Amino acid sequence: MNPGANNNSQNPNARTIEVLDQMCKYYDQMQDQWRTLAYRKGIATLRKQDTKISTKEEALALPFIGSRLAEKIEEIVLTNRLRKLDNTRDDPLDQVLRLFLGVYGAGLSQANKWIQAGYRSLEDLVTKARLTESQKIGIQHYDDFAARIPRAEVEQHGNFVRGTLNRIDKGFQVTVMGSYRRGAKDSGDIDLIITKSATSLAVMRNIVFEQLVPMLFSLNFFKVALATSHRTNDGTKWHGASCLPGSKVWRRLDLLLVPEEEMGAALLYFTGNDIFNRSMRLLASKKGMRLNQRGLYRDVVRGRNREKLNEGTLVEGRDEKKIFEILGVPWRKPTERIC
Ligand code: DCP
Ligand code: MG
Ligand code: MN
Repeated sequence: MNPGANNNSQNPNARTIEVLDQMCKYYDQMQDQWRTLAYRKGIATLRKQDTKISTKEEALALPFIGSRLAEKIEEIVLTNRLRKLDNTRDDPLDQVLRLFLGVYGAGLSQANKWIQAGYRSLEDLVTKARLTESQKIGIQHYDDFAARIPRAEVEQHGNFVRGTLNRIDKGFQVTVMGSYRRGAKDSGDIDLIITKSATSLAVMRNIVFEQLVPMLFSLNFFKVALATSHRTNDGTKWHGASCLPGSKVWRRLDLLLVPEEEMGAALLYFTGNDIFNRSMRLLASKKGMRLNQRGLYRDVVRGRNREKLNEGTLVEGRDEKKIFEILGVPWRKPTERIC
C-alpha cells in the first residue's frame, strides 16, 4: 500500500498507532490470528491518514475499522491508554500463558495444558513437565529465538548455506526470503529457498538432505532440527536452528526446496507478508482460480462446501511477475508487499 506513509512521529495518529501496535503484538503472542489480522489492517489504515482520528464515528468511516476497534481508537485518544491492554498486562496467568506460547513449537492447547497442570515458569516445565525434544530446545534457547535477527546477520546465514551448498554443487541457487526480501531491518527467522534449474525435486532432495544438511551440522553451523507443529513434511522443508562461527546465539532457520517450475509461486508465497498472500489468494479465488505456494491454477472444481474436488489446471508457477499479470494486479516489488 503506502509504506512511505509510516514515518511515525509526524503521523497525527502516532500515539493511537503505538498503543494499537502493542495490543496487536499481544494478540499475536496469544496466537489469536483473527484479532491480530484485524488490528494489522486497522493500523495500516490509520498510518495512511493525514488527519487525527479522534472519535468512534471518524474511525468507523475508514476501511478495515469495525466498531470494536473504533471504540478503542476513541478510548486511546480520550485517555491516552487502553484499559484492555493494561488489564491483560497485569494478569499473572496471562503473562504465564504468553511465556509458554513463546516456547518454540508450543501452541495454545499445549500452553493451556501446562497452566492447568500447575506450571508457572520455564523452570517448572524443565523440572516437571514431559517435554518433546523440540520443546526442550525451545526452552534452552528461549531468549535466542525471541530475539530479532539484524538484517546483516540474516544475510550471513544465507551466505553460509549458499557457500556450503555451492562447494557441493555450483548449480544451486539460495535466496533469502520472508521479511528479509521485503526489506525488513530485522527478522524473526531466516527463510531460505533452494533451487536448481532443470533439476528434479528428487535429485535436489538427495543433495540437500543427504549432503548439505549433514555438512552444515558437521561445520557446527546447524545446531538442531526442529519438528514443526503444522502439517506433515512433504520432503521439501527443513526447520531448525543455526549459529554463525564465533557466535553463541542460535537462530531459527527454514529451508524450502523448490523446483524451477514452481519458483514464481514459491517466491510470491515465501515473500509474504501473510496478509498480502491472503489478499492475492482471495483475488485468485474471486477470479475462479486458486493460488498456492506451487502455482496458480484454473478450473478448480469445488463441491457444495467449497471443498476442492480436483487440483485444476496449472496456469503459471514459474514466473512471479506473470502471476501478478494473470491476476490483473500491477507488479508490486517485495518491499511494497507490506500490508
Ligand atoms: N506465510 C504465510 N502464511 C503463514 C505463514 C507464512 O503466507 N501462516 C508466508 C508469508 C511469510 C513467509 O511465509 O512472509 C515466511 O514466514 P515467516 O513466518 O518466516 O514470516 P516473515 O518472514 O514474513 O516474518 P518474520 O520476520 O517474523 O520471520
Ligand atoms: Mg521469516
Ligand atoms: Mn519462517
